Amino acid sequence: MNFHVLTLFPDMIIQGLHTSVTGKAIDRGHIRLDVVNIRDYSRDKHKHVDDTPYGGGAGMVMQPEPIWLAYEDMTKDMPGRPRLIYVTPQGTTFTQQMAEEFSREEDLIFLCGHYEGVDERILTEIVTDYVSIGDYVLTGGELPAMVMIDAVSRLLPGVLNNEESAEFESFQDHLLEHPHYTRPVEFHGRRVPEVLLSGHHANIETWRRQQSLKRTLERRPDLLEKAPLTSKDLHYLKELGWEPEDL
Ligand code: 6GU
Repeated sequence: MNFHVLTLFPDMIIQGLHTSVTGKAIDRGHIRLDVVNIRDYSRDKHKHVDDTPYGGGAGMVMQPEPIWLAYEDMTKDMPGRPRLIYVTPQGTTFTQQMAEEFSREEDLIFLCGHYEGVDERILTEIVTDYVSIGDYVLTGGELPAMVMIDAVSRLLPGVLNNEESAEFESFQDHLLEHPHYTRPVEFHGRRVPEVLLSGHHANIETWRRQQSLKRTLERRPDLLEKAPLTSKDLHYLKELGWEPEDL
């Protein structure tokens, strides 16, 4: 899959994504990262890419032309019209389901805004999806673009190792993960739960499932509504005082 990013801060994207799992995925050719500096397409002698807003007001607005020229250059050899995501707090909130949908594209373009915004006319012309990563405001679209590229990348073949992928399959079920423990067996007076040391796999599985249900009930009760629950799960949740009508 090819990720393309239109940004005024290419180093932020390149450095961030050339790290850890996504960095390895790039090195191994599982994903491609094409980052373009919008400023390189300014025809202004001072390389300006923004100007004051018509109608007045604070801040600056990114001009349409440099973005258009960068977009045209980026897409010249692409078949058809690629999906272009404008990252903005005014978009639909990004979800795992959207990550899955994006992971089926061959090319994905992210447009990162800065300043007060981007001239509406270029957005109307090239944007296919307006996406936010949550209800808070950031200084620019670079971090949100990196968040989305990370979430999509880990769904692609080869990016995670087999063990990690298999682990992930079992957590597609809308529940939070159970707690994890490693050596030492005692830390600051706290022992690892005995069941995990027992070697009894069925008991361990039951314990983990119950921890997962308990944690979800405590931290994200809204998720239980969508989770596929067995009758054993429902029985356990009732013991914890859960009532489906609480939702
Ligand atoms: Cl996608 N962009 C910006 N600038 N701020 C945000 C956001 C995106 N999502 C949440 N806050």
